Amino acid sequence: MDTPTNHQDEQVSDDAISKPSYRKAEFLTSAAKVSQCPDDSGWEVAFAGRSNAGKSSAINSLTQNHKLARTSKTPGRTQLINFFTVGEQQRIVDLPGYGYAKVPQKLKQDWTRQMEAYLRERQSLRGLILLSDCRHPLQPFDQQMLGWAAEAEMPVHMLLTKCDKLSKGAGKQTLLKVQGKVAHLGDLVSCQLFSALKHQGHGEIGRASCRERV
Ligand SMILES: Nc1nc2c(ncn2[C@@H]2O[C@H](COP(=O)(O)OP(=O)(O)OP(=O)(O)O)[C@@H](O)[C@H]2O)c(=O)[nH]1
Ligand SMILES: [Mg+2]
Repeated sequence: MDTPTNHQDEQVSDDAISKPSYRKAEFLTSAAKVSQCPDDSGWEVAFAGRSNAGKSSAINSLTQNHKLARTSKTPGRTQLINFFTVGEQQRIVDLPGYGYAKVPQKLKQDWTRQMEAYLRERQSLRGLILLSDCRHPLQPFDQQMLGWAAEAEMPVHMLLTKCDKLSKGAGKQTLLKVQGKVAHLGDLVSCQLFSALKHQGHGEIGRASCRERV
């Protein structure tokens, strides 16, 4: 992935930003390419992660609207960059998933290019929520995103998803292990367990919102 430009250049003043209201989320628009994205003003937080990691489900759980983002058992469901408003000049973004083998090569290359362009060029992007299945966290794609975020000094809050699939003890162990592996990135990266199925982890993501605007 190319090195991005610094997104902090045109900071929206803190006064202009209130806490996002996930429950008021509304679909805004979909974009197949960066040129189709909505006006690049205000701020937005993007949900990124491998295909099937649970990005769309997490958005639906957080917004308490199970019809907002399309979810599917079949990986590769989200093929467009989907924007949702969560307040005045505030958006959350559902990105297409990485790493789904069955998508034709040409399409995969197009998505990758558009996603990289989005991450590199989008001035209003203020933070990433990086979702990773807690049963196999920190896959190469996740590492790549973390490396990119570190270079861009972009805050990342990791959701270790589907934690309902692990026992409490195993979940805790996974969290500690992942925290240890990202510790070298300092305050830029935080992690938590999350379950869209059980709506578990909303409180923590709210606290991350205050700290990192995610
Ligand atoms: N058990 C469990 N299953 C989940 C959870 N979150 C998502 N899933 C399931 O995982 C599958 C993929 O979920 P999606 O939310 O569509 O995943 P995605 O990351 O948006 O996938 P793409 O759009 O393909 O990138 C679906 O079958 C969901 O029901 C969870 O917290 N627990
Ligand atoms: Mg999706």
